Amino acid sequence: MSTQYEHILTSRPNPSVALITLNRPKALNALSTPLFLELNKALADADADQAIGAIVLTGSEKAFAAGADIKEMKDKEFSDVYKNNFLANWGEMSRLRKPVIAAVSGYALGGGCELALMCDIILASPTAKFGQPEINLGVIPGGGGSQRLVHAIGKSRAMELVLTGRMISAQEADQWGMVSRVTDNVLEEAIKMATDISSKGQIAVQAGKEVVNAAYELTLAEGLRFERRTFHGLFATKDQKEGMSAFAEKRKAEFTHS
Ligand code: CO8
Repeated sequence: MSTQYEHILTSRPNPSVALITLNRPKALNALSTPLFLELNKALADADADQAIGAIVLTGSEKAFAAGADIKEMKDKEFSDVYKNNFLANWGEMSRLRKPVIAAVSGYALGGGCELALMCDIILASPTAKFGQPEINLGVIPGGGGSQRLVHAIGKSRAMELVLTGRMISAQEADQWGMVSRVTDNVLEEAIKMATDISSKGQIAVQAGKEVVNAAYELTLAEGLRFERRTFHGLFATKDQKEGMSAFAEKRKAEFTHS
C-alpha cells in the first residue's frame, strides 16, 4: 500500500486492516473520476493483499462525501455520458470479496450516500447526514441509491428520499435500518470491527459476505439452497476443523485461512 495518491489517503491501522480516507476536504470529498480511479486501485490492492482481512472507508469529520462532483458533471452532454458510460466504473466496490466498513461522519449525500450503501456495513457518527439530493439538480441517483435504498429501508422511505431530496439524521437512518449503529467514535469502532472480522477465518468471512449479498439477487428458495451449499463447502476447509476442534477443546481457534 505504498502508492501515493492525490485524492485519498491509505494506511494500515494494524497489519490486518486497510484504511482508506477520502481526502478532498475543500470540496467536501466530492466524488470525481480521478478520485474513483484512485479509490478503485486502493480497494483492489487491499482486496488482493493476503494479510488484510477487512477494509475501512471513511471521510472527514464534516463530510464522508457530499456527492458526485457537480462541477465535473455540469457541462456534460448525453452523448459524452452515454458513449463513455459515465459512472460505470464507480461501482467497483461492490465486486470486492473482502468486507468493507463505511465509517460515516458528516454529509453522505448523493453519490456519497450511494458509496456508503455499496459498503457491507455502515457505522455512523451522530453527526452523519444521509440523503439523495439529486432531484434538486434535475437528475436522480445514478450510483445505485434508488435500488439499494429500497432493499435497506423499504419503498416508501426510499421514494421519499429520492423524490424530496430531504436529508436524514444519523438517528433517523438508524431507526430506518440503513446503518448498523450510531456511535461517537465511529472510526475507532469501525477499525475495531474490521480487526475483529480479520481475526476470523477469511474463507468463512468471504463466504458469509457472498451469501448475504445473494439475498439481493435470489428468491428465498434459491438463496437458502445457495447458503446451505456454501455451508457444506466450508467443511472442506482447515478453518472449519480448527474452529470446531478449538471449541471442543475449550481453546481459542487459530485460523490459517485455508
Ligand atoms: N460537487 C462539487 N463541489 C461540492 C459538492 C459537490 N457535490 N459539494 C460541496 N462542494 C464544494 C462547494 O462547491 C464548496 O466549494 P467552494 O468553496 O469552492 O465554493 C465546498 O465544497 C464547500 O461546500 P459549501 O460551501 O456548499 O458547504 P456548506 O457547509 O455550506 O454546505 C452541503 C454543505 C449542504 C453539503 C452543500 O455543499 C451541498 O448541498 N452540496 C451538494 C450536495 C449534492 O447535491 N450532492 C449530490 C450530487 S449529484 C450526485 O451525487 C450524483 C450521484 C452519481 C453517482 C455516484 C456513484 C457513487
